[in-house]
Amino acid sequence: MTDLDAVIAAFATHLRTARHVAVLTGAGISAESGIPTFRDAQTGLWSHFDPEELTSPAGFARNPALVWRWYAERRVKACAAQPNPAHYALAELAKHVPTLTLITQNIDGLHQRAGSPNVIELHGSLHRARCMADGSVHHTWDYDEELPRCPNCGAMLRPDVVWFGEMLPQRALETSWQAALDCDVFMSIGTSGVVEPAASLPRVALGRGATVLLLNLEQTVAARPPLFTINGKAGEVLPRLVK
Ligand code: BJW
Repeated sequence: MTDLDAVIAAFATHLRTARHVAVLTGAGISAESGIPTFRDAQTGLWSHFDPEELTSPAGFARNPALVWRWYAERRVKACAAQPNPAHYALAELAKHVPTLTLITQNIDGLHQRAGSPNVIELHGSLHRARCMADGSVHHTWDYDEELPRCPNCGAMLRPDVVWFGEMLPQRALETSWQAALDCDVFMSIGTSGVVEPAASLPRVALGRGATVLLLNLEQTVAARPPLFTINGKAGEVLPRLVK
C-alpha cells in the first residue's frame, strides 16, 4: 500500500460515516476538462492575463469590450467542455451521504452538467449576465454584441460574476459558512485557497472539529488527522474516494 492509498483509505472511512459533507471546489477540478486554472505557473490564466484588467470593477469600467470578449471566449470554451470524473464523483457522492453541500468558486456550470443538485455558486456564472442599472439577471443575451444591452432598460449588461473587491452573493455565502460550521467532513478540491472569503471555509470547518481534506497539485505541508492532504489529480483521486 502506498502513502496515497493509505490516505485515501483513511479519509474514505470518514466519508462513509459522515452525516453532512461540505465540498468547496475551485478551478483545479475543471482542469481535466480542459479549462485553465488561474494561478498555475505555465497554463494558468494569470500567467498571460492581468487580473486587475479583467476581474475588477475598475478594469471593466476602463475597457468593458475587452472584459466581455474574455468572458465570451471562456463561455464558449466552457460550453464545449465536458464534466470529468471528478465532477461525476461528487454528483454520485450526493446520493450516498445524508446531506451534501457543494460550494463552487467556478463559473463554468460543469458540476450542474454532471448532475450535482443545488450547487452554490460563490463567484457567479459564465451563463448569466446582469444589468448595470436595474440589476436584472439574464440567462441569454445577444452574444454577437460587443457590449450587450439589457432588454428591459437598454443599459449595459455585465457578466454575472464576482470580481475582486465585490461582495459575494449574500445567501450563497451564508449557506456556505453555515455548512462549514455544521459539517463533519469538509473537502477542498482544486483550489489554491488564496481568495477570500472562500479560502476561510476549510479553516472554519477544521476549527469546529470537522475532518478536512485538501486535494490539489500543490506541495502541501505534512498533515495529520483531522487534516488530510492529497497531492493529486481530482479526476483520479475523487472516483477512488467515492466508490
Ligand atoms: C488541481 C488540478 C487537478 C490544478 N486536480 N487540483 C482578506 C484578506 C486579504 C484579502 C481579502 C480578504 N477578504 C477579501 C479580500 C480581497 C479579495 C482577496 O481574497 N484577495 C486575495 C487574492 C488576497 N477578495 C475579494 O475581493 C472577494 N470579495 C470580498 O471579499 O468582498 C468583501 C471585501 C472586499 C474588499 C475588501 C474586504 C472585503 C471577491 C473575490 C472574487 C474572486 N473572483 C475571481 C473571478 C471570478 C469570476 C471569474 O472566474 O472570472 O474568482 S478571481 C479567481 O480566483 C476566481 C476563482 O474562483 C478564484 C480562486 O481561484 P482558484 O479556484 O483557487 O484557482 P487557482 O488557479 O488559484 O488554483 C487552482 C488549484 O487547483 C491549484 O491549487 C492547483 O494545484 C489545483 N489543480 N489542476 C486537482 N487536475
